[in-house]
Amino acid sequence: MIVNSWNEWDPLREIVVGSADGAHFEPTEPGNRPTIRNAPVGTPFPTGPKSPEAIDRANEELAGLVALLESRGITVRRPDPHDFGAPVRTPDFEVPNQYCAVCPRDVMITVGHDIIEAPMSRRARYFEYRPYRRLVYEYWNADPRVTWTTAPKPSMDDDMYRQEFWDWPVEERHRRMHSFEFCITQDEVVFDAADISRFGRDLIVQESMTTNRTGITWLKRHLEPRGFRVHPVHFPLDYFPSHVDCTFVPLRPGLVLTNPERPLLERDARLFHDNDWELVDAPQPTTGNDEMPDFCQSSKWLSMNVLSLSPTTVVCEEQEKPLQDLLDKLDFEVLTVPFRNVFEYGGSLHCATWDIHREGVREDYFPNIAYRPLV
Ligand code: ABU
Repeated sequence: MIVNSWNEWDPLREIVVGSADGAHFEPTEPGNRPTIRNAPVGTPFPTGPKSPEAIDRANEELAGLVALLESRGITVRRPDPHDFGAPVRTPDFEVPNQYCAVCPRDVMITVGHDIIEAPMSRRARYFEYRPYRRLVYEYWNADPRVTWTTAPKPSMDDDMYRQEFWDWPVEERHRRMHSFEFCITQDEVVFDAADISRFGRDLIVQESMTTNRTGITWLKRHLEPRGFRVHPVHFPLDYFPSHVDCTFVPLRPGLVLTNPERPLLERDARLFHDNDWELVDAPQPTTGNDEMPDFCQSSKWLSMNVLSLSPTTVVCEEQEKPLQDLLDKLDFEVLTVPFRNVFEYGGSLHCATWDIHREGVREDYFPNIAYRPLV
């Protein structure tokens, strides 16, 4: 089967790598208030297209990743061109432009033989599935066992968002850290695919700024009848959670790379402890948050956004030597590529990819479990 991927670490055979072509600055909208790092408060975030130079720099690093993957015998596919400068207008909202196709992981996910398009959480990303549609059709036409699921699109109207979220001071965020209420309400199905991490029969899904409880319920009702178990997970000290792959990164059966500043809620951690998984903290990134690229909206923890080529081989950002040393000690073959010019497009190596085929089958890595299905 061409489409076959059950977890984040099995030997990789085919993958999609994003592209910075046509990228635009993300507009300010209810689900997103982008800011320039280290600029005085109130400095407006740029609008319109990214500069050709910034796009070339990112594309060069994406091409480096493609070359590395191909040198390991992995088939690499790319998104189609898309007019990210086109405004989006629906009956419920309007945005002046869209974003980019650098991070397919945010919108597309393969769960076994099922390709799922996430509903997404931000207006500027409403049509971000489109650069991948030709590929989806190709996979779907090639094999009748491939299924294709598009999650229901939320309205993204003003009521879907909790705008005051953006103005809460740190003390308020700390006070609310166990309520897991962020900038989206619970009324509609909302999730980004990058809040999901796959562990064979089990998937974890992070409640975040980009995924709500209704989205997780939708995932449970879709996946449980197909034999999966879906576990919501929470990281109470992450006040701006968005996408789980800079927080909790499985590397091989029994081993997860964890973020020392974002511990997993003890209640959720039981699943891993009861099944003898080892949680290993990543070292501090080599950059502080204030040293990340000016227009990058992600945290310094892009350092741990690694891409596994197999349970023994991991691709890591070239400058993250402390993490490379840790992975080496954990017996991984560590490959490196420069990737920092990609950061301002929202991700690093895991975010910028979407795996289509990894060898292997669905396995149960959590035999000691008390799971109550929804249905
Ligand atoms: N897109 C991943 C960003 C996660 C983070 O900023 O930590």
